[in-house]
Amino acid sequence: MQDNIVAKLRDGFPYGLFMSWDTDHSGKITKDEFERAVAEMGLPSKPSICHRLFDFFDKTGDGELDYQELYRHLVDTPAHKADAVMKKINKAKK
Ligand SMILES: [Ca+2]
Repeated sequence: MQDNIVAKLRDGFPYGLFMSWDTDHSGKITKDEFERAVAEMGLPSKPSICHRLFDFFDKTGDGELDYQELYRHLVDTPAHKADAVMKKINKAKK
């Protein structure tokens, strides 16, 4: 069973963390940066899960996440909703 990445990312999400994820300092997180961030936090995840999670967060569909976008999903997501999100992400697996 996969750890709940959504809940764990949410638990430690100050702005400084976002900045550290944004390795090219573009002010936005790309899929690659996101994937690296998840790995750096020591969270077990397949690239496919990361991609789906990223696409889920990326409501505007521009391939990048800004701080507001991420914050809304991570910090404003109650624990029970984080579970629902992970369930959905895992279920989408093919
Ligand atoms: Ca960036």
